[in-house]
Amino acid sequence: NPNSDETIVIGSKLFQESYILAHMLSILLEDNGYNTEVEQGLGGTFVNYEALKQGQIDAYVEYSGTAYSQILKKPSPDTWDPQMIYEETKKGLMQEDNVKIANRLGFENAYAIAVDENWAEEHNITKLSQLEGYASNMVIGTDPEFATREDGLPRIKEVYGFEFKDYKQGAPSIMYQSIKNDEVDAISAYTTDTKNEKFGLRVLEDDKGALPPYDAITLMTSDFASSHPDVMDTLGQLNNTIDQETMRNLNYQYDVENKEAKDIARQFLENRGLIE
Ligand code: PBE
Repeated sequence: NPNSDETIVIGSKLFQESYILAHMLSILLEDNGYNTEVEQGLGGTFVNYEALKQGQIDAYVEYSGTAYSQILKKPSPDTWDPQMIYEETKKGLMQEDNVKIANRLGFENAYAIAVDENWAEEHNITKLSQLEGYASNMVIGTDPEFATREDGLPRIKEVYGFEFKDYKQGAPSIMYQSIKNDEVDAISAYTTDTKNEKFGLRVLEDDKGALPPYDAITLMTSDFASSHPDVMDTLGQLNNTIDQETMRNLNYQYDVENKEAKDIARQFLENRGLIE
């Protein structure tokens, strides 16, 4: 039963999806009698992960491939299997850091290289390998992590053998703004972001399979999980409730319809009958 003195703190990363999901966890828990607080836009992967381990936050939504490559630094296999990466991540997080997966939401938000649709059409480019010969003249806009992450530009160089002329880092929304304004030639797009279509981008196929699968998972320390089995049960209700189209639609409501993350999350939970 909920302890009335306690506040469950939920962290989030620096983009709309992470805000929406943090509020979703929060509202669902509040509906079940808990006090919660959302740290909207707390920081990137390591800021959230460290805050979790140190007990400054109690949960946040991570992605399997990010945990696998960036947090656990596990080697890239020849081919990526989402279920295998999920299982390895689950095992690794527990072994390394006593961190547990509270739920797996049901969608993937992958990194993908996107370029201007008209440019791609003109040059007949649909796959990442086809950027060879162009990349050395292109500037890529990235989020604050992709340029240096294990599963980012270094991995693309290793697998495809090419490098971009330069990169410009910025918050995810700035990254999208910069390709819209023609300040960069490509970006490290997020596959659940409908600005890919809105801004006329073409998301290129990772035809050599450089990058991992990125299933959305909620992390929690095992200490917190074992002292709060009821919280685990409640968050378990979100297992497999969000497919990729649904997540894209929730992000669209934020980016295009200018709704608040909190309202989007509440509406979703109501529609699914998960809260009153
Ligand atoms: N991703 C793609 C990144 C941001 C978008 C989900 C792999 C991450 O947060 O790790």
